[in-house]
Amino acid sequence: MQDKYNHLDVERSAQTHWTAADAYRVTEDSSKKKYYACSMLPYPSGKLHMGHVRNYTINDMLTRYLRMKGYNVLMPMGWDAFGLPAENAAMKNGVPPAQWTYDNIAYMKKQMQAMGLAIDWSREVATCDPSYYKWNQWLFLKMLDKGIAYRKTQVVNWDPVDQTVLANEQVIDGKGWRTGAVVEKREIPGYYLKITDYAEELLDSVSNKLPGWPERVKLMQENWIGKSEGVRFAFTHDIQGADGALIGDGKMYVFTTRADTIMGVTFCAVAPEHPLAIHAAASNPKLAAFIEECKSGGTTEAELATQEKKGERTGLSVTHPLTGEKVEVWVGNYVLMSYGDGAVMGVPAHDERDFEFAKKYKLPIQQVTDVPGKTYSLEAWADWYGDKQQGVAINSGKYNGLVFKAAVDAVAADLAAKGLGEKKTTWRLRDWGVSRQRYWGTPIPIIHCEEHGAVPVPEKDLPVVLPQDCVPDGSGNPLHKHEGFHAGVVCPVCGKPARRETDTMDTFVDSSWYYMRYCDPKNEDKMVAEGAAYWMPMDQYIGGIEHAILHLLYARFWTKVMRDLGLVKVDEPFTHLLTQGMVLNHLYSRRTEKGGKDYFWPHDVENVLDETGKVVGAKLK
Ligand code: ANZ
Repeated sequence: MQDKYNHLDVERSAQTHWTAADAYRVTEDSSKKKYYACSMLPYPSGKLHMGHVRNYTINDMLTRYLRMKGYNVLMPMGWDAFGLPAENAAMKNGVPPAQWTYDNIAYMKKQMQAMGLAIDWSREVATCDPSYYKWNQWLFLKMLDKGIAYRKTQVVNWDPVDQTVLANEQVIDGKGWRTGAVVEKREIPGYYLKITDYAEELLDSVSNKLPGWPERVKLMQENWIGKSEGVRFAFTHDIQGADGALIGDGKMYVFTTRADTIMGVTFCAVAPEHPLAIHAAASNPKLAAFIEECKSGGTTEAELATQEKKGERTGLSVTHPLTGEKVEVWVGNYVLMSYGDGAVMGVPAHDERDFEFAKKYKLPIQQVTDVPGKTYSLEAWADWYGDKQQGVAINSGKYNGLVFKAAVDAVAADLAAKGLGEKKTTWRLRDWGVSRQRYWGTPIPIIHCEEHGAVPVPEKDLPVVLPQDCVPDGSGNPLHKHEGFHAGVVCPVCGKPARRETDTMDTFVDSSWYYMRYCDPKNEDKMVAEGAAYWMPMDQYIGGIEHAILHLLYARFWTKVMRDLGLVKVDEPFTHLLTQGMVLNHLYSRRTEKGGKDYFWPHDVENVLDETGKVVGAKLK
């Protein structure tokens, strides 16, 4: 017994023993109770940070405890190795993303090994390895075959100077991070996965099949899927397009969750891309300029929700289906073309966005719901909003006195009787666009033929291997110019010379099923096999709260697709989920010329103090 704990000696001797005994390697053993405990796989950014250490320590403790209790415990590890940071590092340092990534993996693995974690390293997976991403491609082809994957145009951020597509995080204040040029929205073709086909099941299982998940994560999943029950109905009109035909057959449809407030409509608003907006803009330069302005700037829903509400008159009006009155149509930047019908009935007294809009443009505001015990006031708005369940219709003619649900039913019935509307369920969830115009990702296994269009790569030719020697310079996807990538490629249908698809897959694809690959990591013939049958579902998943929505939703979807293809038996991948908090570090940043940000570690900077000793800035050492 030593008096002093000498960690180097103790750790070294314990770890030498573990390595010699291969202590953490596990095999499928049906005589033992299995337990699968897994951490979200790290991005190989360079060095481990304290968030990683905390995450893996929880995993390690659980693994050791359950081993001692006699369980057969699997704790694997791998690398989420594709993605944009490797391309950015390549641009900065001139090294190929592959080299940067593999160097980082080697370094971080050493750090993990120094921690003495109880990891079964024989199952290590790196998502940038062809033996892994081959199966992304294989499943993608299966999805195409089943109609779960399909091709359509998508709106992207386009940098007109670099002639390249930008990721959302590369757009800063509406400008390209590298060029500073105003970013445009462009439509280009891409592949989508029909996650919306699974919306109902993804939602139902949140309440039925995830008892081991934190309530707040479940709520976030539900909100993201966003089932909305309401009424879809039409305002009629006689507006004709250039061809003389009525636009939309003379009906402007809207979706509303508050049909009970239909008598409070004081205007309508359509999305900038709506056919009525486009029609009106043809003879209205001011409106056309506004629509153009809406095209630059963010594309995400969060950006649209928080930006200042702005609009422009179209000069058109439509007819209220119940009162017969004329209602003015505006174009509003807060109306999304991709939700509902791309048009809303404006009820400023009871909808916060409409309220902000009406105040700004001095449009009438008409109260049509009364909440008992509350005084309606244009000042104490937040207080008032959100009480719809108790709302009683007022100033609404025959609907007066009806409570929310009854009022919705009565209005829906009247609209239905006129053949102008019906109850409808709308989902917030959109299909998952997986095409990325980037180099460092899984190549989408498609060949473009002049005659036959987009043709799937035959299964026997998988994987389509990503060249390792590209060094992106920011001016578009280097795969366009990589001769080796396209050399000798022929159309699988006619055998004539053709070109490979250069888009790669969203890296969320990689992380949607890696935890199943850990179960059969070396299987060359199958994506997953006996290992997954034994270990899945995972008993405990551990990771950061920042993945509470997208990663978990995509992983749940992917699992259900694999189940429907007969590859696994489970409905849900993760029985228990632990989301650890974020470990925060002090970081320093500097604005780049183009408006982007460069980050620096605390040990690389010196604080600048004022005469009282207060920190007023920092400079690079
Ligand atoms: C009138 C109204 C009155 C509304 C009221 C709400 C409150 P969720 O619950 O998220 O489904 N909406 C419909 N389509 C839209 C679009 N394309 N872009 C932006 N907003 C849109 O939201 C449904 C509500 O969002 C709908 O109900 C509509 O505003 C708006 F006191 O209609 B509501």
